[in-house]
Amino acid sequence: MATLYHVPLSPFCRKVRLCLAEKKIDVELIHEKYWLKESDFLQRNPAGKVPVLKLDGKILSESAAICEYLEEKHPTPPLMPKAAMDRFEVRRLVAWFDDKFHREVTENLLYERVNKKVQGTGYPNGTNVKNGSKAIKYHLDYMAWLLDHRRWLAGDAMSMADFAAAAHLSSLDYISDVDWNRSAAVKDWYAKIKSRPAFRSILADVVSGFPPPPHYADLDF
Ligand SMILES: N[C@@H](CCC(=O)N[C@@H](CS)C(=O)NCC(=O)O)C(=O)O
Repeated sequence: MATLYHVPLSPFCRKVRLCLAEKKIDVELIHEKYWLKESDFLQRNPAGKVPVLKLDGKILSESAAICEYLEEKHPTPPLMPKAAMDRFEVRRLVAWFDDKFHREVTENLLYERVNKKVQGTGYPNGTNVKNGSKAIKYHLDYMAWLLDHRRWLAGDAMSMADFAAAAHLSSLDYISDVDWNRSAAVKDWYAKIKSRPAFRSILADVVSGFPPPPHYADLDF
């Protein structure tokens, strides 16, 4: 049994949870208040970040490295294509969401609205929220463009790139910050991924003080 130190709305933790669930690896979830920087936690990951995964007698950190390790140890069902160029495209898009989308959207919306309150670090900054609301439109349009050319974000098979994107969007959907009417292609893509058994635990998340909107767990949203 694996153990994941996580917070429910962290997109990096959600990406790892999705990879674990897709590969049917049982996991015990432990809520880690990483901002308290407790010494046990810092010993597990000196970088002071979640996710941290205990698996195979080792302590693993960095979500992309964790997901690639899971892929190598548990190649079925695959979340990476076989050809080198196709693998490149998956990695490019994982980085797109975990770097660019995270900085331009997730930090400005989720961290302003939820993390600041949960961690007691102040009130949402209106300019940041405005910037995040503007940036998400561009990202949804980019996803729509990709999905116009491919069945899944990185190609014709579902991959880690879809999980990276769905991890961010699901956290933002929890606070109703995704306009699903902007693109039918993106909405259909999210409906497909949301209905996978691997998504169940994420749809069951509840953060104290922030009840999810009714559409969040609805497969027919
Ligand atoms: N590159 C890391 C990023 C993880 C990350 O930034 N996690 C956030 C929570 S969503 C965190 O722990 N932040 C604490 C910090 O940056 O000190 C990964 O992919 O695992």
